Amino acid sequence: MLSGQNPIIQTNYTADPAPMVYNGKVYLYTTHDEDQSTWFTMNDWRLYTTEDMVNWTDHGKVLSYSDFSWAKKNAWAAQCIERDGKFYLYVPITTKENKGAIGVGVSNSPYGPFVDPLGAPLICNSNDDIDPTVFLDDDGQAYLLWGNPVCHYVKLNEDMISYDGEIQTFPNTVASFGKREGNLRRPTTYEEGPWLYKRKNLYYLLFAAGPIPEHIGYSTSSSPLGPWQYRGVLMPTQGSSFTNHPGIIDFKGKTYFFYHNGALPGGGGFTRSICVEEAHFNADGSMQQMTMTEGVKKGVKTLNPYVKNEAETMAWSEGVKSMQNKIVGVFITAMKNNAYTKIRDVDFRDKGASKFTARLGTTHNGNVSMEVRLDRIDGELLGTVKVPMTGGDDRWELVTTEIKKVVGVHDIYFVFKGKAPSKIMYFDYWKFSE
Ligand code: FUB
Repeated sequence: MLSGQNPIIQTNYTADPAPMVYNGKVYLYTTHDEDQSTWFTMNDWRLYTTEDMVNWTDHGKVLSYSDFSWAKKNAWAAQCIERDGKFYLYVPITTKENKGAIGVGVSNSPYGPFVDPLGAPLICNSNDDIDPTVFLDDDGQAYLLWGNPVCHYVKLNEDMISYDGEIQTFPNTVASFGKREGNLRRPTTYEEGPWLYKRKNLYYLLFAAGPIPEHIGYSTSSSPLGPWQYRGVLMPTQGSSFTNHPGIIDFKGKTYFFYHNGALPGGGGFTRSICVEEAHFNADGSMQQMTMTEGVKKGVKTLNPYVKNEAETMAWSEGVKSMQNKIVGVFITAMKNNAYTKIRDVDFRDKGASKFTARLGTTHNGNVSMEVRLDRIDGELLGTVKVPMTGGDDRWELVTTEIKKVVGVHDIYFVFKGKAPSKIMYFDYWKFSE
């Protein structure tokens, strides 16, 4: 059994983390490896959010390659940025002519919908055109960097959907990106997945580094456009995915580094999962090397159980898939008996709760239930919700159950019980009350 926080999303295979901080919340845009994928079978980009760094809410699919009229396939590593209240999601896609290209989706909300204002790629220069990273500097100049096997860049115009001048390329030198042994086409460790970040007036270029299987390397510069000085390995090769992809943010006084591996059951190079670690810097600006661990140990905020909470908000789960439909948006489905979700640091305060309400349903007659337990999967049983036979995930019921009184801060486990071989029940949202 896996435990701990990493991978932070267990209900789908996700890769290529693109975290963004906006209004006190982390928005994590991801790519999505289809279940049982044996190649990069990737059709859409998904969004997850957190305010506490331990409980993540699934917002489902926010954009698909098929939303771009010129696209053929491959919803690969993207990044989103906010400028003047608009959100720009830069996405690499293969065109109908089989060319690498970078498009941009624009929205008035971080949750989308994103639309393609250009009706054409923003960048379509060569087959290097994957993995955009976007960065808005303090002086108002925005930059787009991307590429495999070298890193290209442009200065974006203020409209964020056009650029100024010619496409440029960083010199792919050993001094900038470190020496790779025995590969003339790729003389440096730079491979793909650049991520531009600024801290204390020093610019950091994090990147997926070769040879395959990838590790994460980084370089620094006093300018966003280099020259870059190679600073070494940030995260060595680990995990059972041959790719990796960096993303880094500052949030509530800490710095968090996101990456992916193949750690989920059924996971591997084409069924990846996103993880996060706290990052630390030395006095000279260098970054302390990290390994893949269980992840964030302590959340930065508690969760309020007295408001509507989505079932797809969780710190951990097993045997649960996230799904979405037009009736309720994103919801979860328990795929087997004893599947569960865990919600961390739920603050019942001194007043306590003695009622629990949930919107749920099943297609199976009789004996489907959901247990509400405290602190462990086999912890104190607060109550058992009998799940009504609603007949489909387009039909739901709101059920209120008396529970044992609970006060203070606890982790909550929802444990799903039923004899059916799969899809034993579905669950949309929950709330406790006095
Ligand atoms: O996820 C598809 C591709 O694999 C990405 O664009 C690369 O960075 C690598 O992670």
